[in-house]
Amino acid sequence: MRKTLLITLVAGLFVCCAPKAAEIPQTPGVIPQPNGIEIKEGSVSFDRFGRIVADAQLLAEAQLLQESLSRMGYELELGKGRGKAVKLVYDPESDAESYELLVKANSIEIRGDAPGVFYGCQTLLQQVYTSGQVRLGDIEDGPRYGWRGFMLDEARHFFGKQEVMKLLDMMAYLKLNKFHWHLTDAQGWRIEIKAYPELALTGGIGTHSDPYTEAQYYTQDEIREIVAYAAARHIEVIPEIDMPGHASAANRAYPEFNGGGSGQFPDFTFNVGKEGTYAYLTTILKEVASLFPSQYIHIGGDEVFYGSEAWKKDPDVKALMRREGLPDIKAAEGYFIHRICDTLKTMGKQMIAWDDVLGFEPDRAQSVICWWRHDRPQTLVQSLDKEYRTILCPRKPMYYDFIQHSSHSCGRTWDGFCPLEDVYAFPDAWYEGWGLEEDDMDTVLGIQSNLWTELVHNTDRLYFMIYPRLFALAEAAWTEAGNKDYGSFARRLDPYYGLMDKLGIYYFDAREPSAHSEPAGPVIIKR
Ligand code: TNX
Repeated sequence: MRKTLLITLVAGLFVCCAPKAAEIPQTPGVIPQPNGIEIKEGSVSFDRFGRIVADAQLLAEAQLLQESLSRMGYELELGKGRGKAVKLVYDPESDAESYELLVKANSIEIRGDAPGVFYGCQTLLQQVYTSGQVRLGDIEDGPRYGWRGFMLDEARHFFGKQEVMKLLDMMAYLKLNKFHWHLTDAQGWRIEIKAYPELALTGGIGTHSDPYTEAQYYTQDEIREIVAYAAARHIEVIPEIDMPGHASAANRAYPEFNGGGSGQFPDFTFNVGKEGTYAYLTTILKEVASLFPSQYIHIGGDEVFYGSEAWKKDPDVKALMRREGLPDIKAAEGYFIHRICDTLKTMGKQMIAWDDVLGFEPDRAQSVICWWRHDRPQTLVQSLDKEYRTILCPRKPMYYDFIQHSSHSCGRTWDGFCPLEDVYAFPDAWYEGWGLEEDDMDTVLGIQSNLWTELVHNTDRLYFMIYPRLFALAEAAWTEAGNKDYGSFARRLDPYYGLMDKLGIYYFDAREPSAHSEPAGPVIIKR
């Protein structure tokens, strides 16, 4: 285990050597832009530093820093001794996820709680990467939002452990801290469940482009490994097990819990009328709960109407509706959501769901809402009025399955698309259109971008849709509105195109859109 982890780390970020440019950028080459900088004239060359000295609570952070620096060609020793040191100082009193990076000619000190110190290390690494130097002065920095999320859909296409870890590396480097993992959908079930092995073995067969691809899924050991890898980088992993819709893959494996669907979406729902369905889903959620230490499980809850018409004719759903006095199938859906929310509570977990569940008024203390329907700002207003903790991830501009440039054609559009500038300007540029002000946002946990992968079938397309928008997301999520400046961001982004080149990441080049052409989308196989 230890060995695999090390190999992965070595293969991770910074397989490259740092450019030793003599010139220091005007602002340190840091993304996201820190929220408090007191820069002094001058800088210190990093190759003079020989060791890392860390408080006992920060040994893991120290080790990751050492490994990242080593990949850039700087070998520092861990522990006390002679020579200039980078000091990591544990300060539990410091604001959550915040840090101070104090750079003097003879010393570098990073102080904060454990996530804060980790982020201070990223700020240091980025300066070393972009210039080989560290600016003298004092950075006091902390995040605008506690939720800085990215969602990856591995149900439509599966990318596997190495790609997820590479993504986690980049998220950590950019101070993103929530990885929402969409693991189940109509096209595939991607997580091993011991009590119901066919979910992965049968439900894992197929992708959006080829329904016959052999089963692809994560074993529970792999899940644990990825969750630990993320946790070491201060990233929380939130699994999504989509229900009661988007369930066709599960229904292929265990048809006895199938609630039916409609023409275009066959077998789309779980059967919300059968008692057995609740026992089945409880067992599944229990296993999921034991794998992910997060206090949250995302249960989807979206777009159930694609399949729930079938419930009108289902004897079990009809019996449920009679028994519980539910007037229509929408009420049956609400019954299901409440029951699953209660089930999660017994496991000590809270529910996250897409904004489709809002009308059912789930328990506010137990629920978090992901607002995604950008064309329905009234849903956001409702979520905030009712004081739900809310994550902002509206399709526009936060969906990365939408194209990012007018010359692109493979991806969604909707009266426009999701360019880098719009991701960057989020959410501030949108308040007015929503009829809200920043003050109305008290229960907003933060922001998130989502990559749905119907049209993302290989790593070139994966990277192309994510990068460089992930950099803009990071700054939008971390940097206070008053400290954001797109021109400065674009300049600071420049050296990171080179980093992505070295990491083998096929990004969209926002500087020169024709430089990297858009990779073709999948050919849909029908056999
Ligand atoms: C809607 S966003 C979905 C996904 C699709 C996506 C494509 C949401 C909660 N559901 O199932 O992949 O649109 O943009």
